[in-house]
Amino acid sequence: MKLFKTAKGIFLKNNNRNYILKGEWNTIINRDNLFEYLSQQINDEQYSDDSKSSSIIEDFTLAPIGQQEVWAAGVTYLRSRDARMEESKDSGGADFYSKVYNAQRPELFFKSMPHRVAAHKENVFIRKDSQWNAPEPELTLFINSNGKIQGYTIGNDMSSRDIEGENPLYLPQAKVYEKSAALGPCLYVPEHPISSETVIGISVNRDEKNIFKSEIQLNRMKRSFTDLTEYLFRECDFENGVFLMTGTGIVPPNEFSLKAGDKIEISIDKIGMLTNIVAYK
Ligand code: DO4
Ligand code: MG
Repeated sequence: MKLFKTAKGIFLKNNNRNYILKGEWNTIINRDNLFEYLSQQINDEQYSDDSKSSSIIEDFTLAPIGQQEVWAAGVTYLRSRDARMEESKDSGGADFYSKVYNAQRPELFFKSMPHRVAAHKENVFIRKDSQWNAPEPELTLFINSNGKIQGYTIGNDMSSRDIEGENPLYLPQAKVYEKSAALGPCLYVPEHPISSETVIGISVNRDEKNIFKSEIQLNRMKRSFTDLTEYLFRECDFENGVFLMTGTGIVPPNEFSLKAGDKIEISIDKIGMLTNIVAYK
């Protein structure tokens, strides 16, 4: 089942049928057994016209977030570790990435307030004081206030590689700025946890030509979702639940940097595709 937050209301898509849900986003999603709750709604709620609601979902999509914070995990795949070690080799910080890859405690960092998140089809920004910017396609968990994973969405953890590479202490500036996080297009709520064979794909087009394409399976991730969640909830409460980006397994080659106008498409099996255009603020 897929939940879409739109400027015209909240829609549930199931087996090619669309339903409009009553209620408020935070309350709808922050519950135990979200899948069961949504299944009940299909029986109880008014069935709305498919053709009309499909175009509303397409044209008025908002990011599937309410009052949740967005957090991110880092260096959860070998490729991320290696790319970070490479970009920080002159700073003397490279060791930290191999240490955190092997450590018991994961790297978790605060990524975004909801108002800084870009929705599907909105712009994501690159910083004017950075020359080396990359997208990071990441499966993103929605975890409810009881620490239970209830759904998934697609995340883009935009990163300024030169800023982080200069000094790992600059990580918040490399990662946290206006529209540096994108989420969408929907919240995917399956009956069972997402398969480890799920494929995450990314494609970047410039002037209608493809300049980067790659994909990776979730089973290449070093850490488990429950472990990341357990660390995140150790000393933090999330009244409305929280989104957690789970790290990137894809980092473009060193000579690649995003430019304004580039089109980033991130796809994850079963969830769909998140599309954003790169711009300056
Ligand atoms: O250590 C820096 C950030 C890592 C990250 O964002 C990732 O691995 O996805
Ligand atoms: Mg990341």
